[in-house]
Amino acid sequence: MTMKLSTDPSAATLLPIAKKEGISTVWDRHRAMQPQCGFGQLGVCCRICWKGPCRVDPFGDGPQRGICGADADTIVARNVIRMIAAGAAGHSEHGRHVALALQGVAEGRLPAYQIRDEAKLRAVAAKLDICTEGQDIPAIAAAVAKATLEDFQNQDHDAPCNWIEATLTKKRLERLQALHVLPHNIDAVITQIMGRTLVGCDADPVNLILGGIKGALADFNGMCLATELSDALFGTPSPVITAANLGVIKPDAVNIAVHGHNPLLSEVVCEVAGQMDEEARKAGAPAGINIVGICCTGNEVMVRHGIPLAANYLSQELALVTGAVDAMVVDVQCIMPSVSEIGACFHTAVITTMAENKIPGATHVDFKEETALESARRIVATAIEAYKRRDPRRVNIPDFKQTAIVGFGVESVVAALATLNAEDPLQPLIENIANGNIRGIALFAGCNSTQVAQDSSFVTMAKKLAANNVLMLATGCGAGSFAKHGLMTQEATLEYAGDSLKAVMTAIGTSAGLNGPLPLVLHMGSCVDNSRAVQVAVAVADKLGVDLDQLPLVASAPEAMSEKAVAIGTWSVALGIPTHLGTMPQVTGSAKVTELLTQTAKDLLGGYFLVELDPNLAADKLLEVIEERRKGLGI
Ligand code: CUV
Repeated sequence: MTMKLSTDPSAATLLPIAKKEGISTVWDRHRAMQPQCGFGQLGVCCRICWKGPCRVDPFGDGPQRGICGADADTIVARNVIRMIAAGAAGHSEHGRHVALALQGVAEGRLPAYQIRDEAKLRAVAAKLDICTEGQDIPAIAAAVAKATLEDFQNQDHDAPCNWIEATLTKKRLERLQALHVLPHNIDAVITQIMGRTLVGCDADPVNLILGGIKGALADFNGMCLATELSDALFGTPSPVITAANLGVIKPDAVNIAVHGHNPLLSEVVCEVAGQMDEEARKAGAPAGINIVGICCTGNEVMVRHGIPLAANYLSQELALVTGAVDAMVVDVQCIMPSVSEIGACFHTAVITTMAENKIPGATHVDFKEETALESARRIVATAIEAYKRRDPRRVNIPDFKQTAIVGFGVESVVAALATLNAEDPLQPLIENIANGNIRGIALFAGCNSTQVAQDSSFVTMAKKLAANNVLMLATGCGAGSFAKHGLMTQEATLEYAGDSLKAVMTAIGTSAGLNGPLPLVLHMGSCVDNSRAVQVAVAVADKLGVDLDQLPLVASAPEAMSEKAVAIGTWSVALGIPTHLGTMPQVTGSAKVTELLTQTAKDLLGGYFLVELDPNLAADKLLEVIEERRKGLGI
C-alpha cells in the first residue's frame, strides 16, 4: 500500500504520463530511497570531520560518543545550526543582491531597473531613520542601500543590524539583546556558526543553539531587507486576481516558467517578454508569450503583477511533463537538479542564470544586473526557438486551475482596513480580535515535502482553523498550495470561514471594493515575505502595548523541508511565536536539544516549536495555543 503522493489534481493526471514516458519524479526517488537513514532522521549522524562519519546509537547499546568525544546533544545541535546558517545564507545572499541593485540604480549604473515605488522607498528610509528632507530619489536610494549594506559589514558586536532594530517591538529587542542573540552583521553571524561547529570547537548544546538563534535572526534581517527593497524597486503588492495550477500553461503560447527565488531576473524577463510578444506570434504561437511562476520566484511576480502560478515545489517537474513549457528559467534555491534531465525528454530549454547555481545539462545564460536586458532577451529568444520544436502530440496540460486573489502586503491590508476606519486603520482588526470575531492569526509558511501528501496538511489545517474563525496569512509554497486548491477565493471564505470570521472578512472586503469578502487565506508573497506578516504582528503588538509573545498569533510549516524553513521556523520562535512543524525535525536524537526547542524556548523567548504530524491534531493544538494567548491578554 503506497501513501497518496499528492492531493493536487494535476499530479493525478500527469504522474501516469511520466510513468509511461519513463520519467522519474521526486516521488519515485522518494520511494527508491526507503528506508531512509534512521541516524540522519534523528540528527545523530556527524560528518563534520574525516575521522567520521560517526553516529550515536539511539538505543543506548552502541557508541554514545563520536570519535572526537562529541555526544548526541553536541552532534544534533551542531547539525541543526549548520542548517540554519545555510538557510540564512540563502536568504541573505538574495537580500544582498537586491541591496546592491538598489545601490546600482541610485548610481545610475543599471538601465534595466528603476525605483518603481518611490513612496515605499521613502517609507523604508523613514523606518531606517534616514533623513530625506531635500533629498532626491537617487540620493535616498543611495542612503537606504548604504544603511542596508552596513548590515553585512558592521564590525561592532554591540550594535545590532539596522533592519532588525527598525523592525521589532522594543520589548522584543530588549529580550533578544539580553540573550546576546541580536545579530550585528549577517555575514559574520553565519561565519561564526560555521566556525563554532568545526571539529573541536563549541560542544555546549545550549550555547550552540543560542548561536543558531542568532543566525536565524540574521536570516530574519536578510528577509526584511529583501522584501522591502524589492518593493521599492518593483512595486509593493496590492490585491490582484490571477490563477494557479498547471492549467495556467497555454497550449497556444510560448510558455516561460520562471522558477527560484530572486525577483531581479524574473522582473526583467516579464518586461522583455511583453516587448517580444510579436516575435512569438510570428513563430506560430497565436497567444504570444505566457509567463508562469514556480516556487517563490512565482510568488514574487504573482503578488506584484498577477502572473499566474503554475506549481509549488513538489510539482515543478510536472510542469515539464505537460510538454508545453518551452523554457524553464531558474535563478536560485528549490530547483530540483532533475529538471534539466526532464526538460531534455521534451523540447524544453532549462536555463540557469546564476554563476553560483548551475545544473549539468542545462543551458547557462549568465545574468548580471548590468546587462539584465540583454540576458532576458536571450532567454526569451531561446524560449521562442524551443517553441518551434514543441511536439503538440506530447502536450498534456491538465485542465486544472483555480482563481486566486493575491497580493496582500502590509500596505494593502492596512489600505483595506482604512476603508473602515481611515483615522486608525488597525482599530477594526484589533476590535475584532478583542471581541473574539477573529480568534487569532495563523501564518502558514514553508515548503512541500515528500514526507506528506502534497498540499494535504496545508489544506486540512486551513479548513479547520477557518471554521474556528482564525484569520490566515500565507507565503511560499504554503501560499502556492492554497492558491492551487481554491482557498484564495471569496467563495472559499463563504464556504469555510466560521460565521464571525466570515462577517469580518465580508465587511472589510466589501468596504475595500472587492464586492464581497476577502479571500479565505491572504497571500503575502514568497518566503522572504514572511517579514510582511511580522510587520502586521508588530503593528498590532505596538498598538496594544504588548510584545509579540502575548498575541494570539501562531505560525505553521506543515510540510517543511528546506534548511531555509529551519532558519525561518527558528526566528519565528525567537520572535515569540508558537511555531508548528508538520514534518519531523532532525533533532530528536538529542533529548536536550528537543527540550530546548520545544519547551525551554518558551521561557526564554515566549515562542517554541510544536511538532505534530497529524494536520487535524495540529490545528487543534494551534487553536488551544490561541485560546491560551487570548486568556493571557484577558480577552
Ligand atoms: Ni522560498 S523554501 S520549497 S520555494 S517554500 Fe517552497 Fe519557497 Fe520551501 Fe522552496
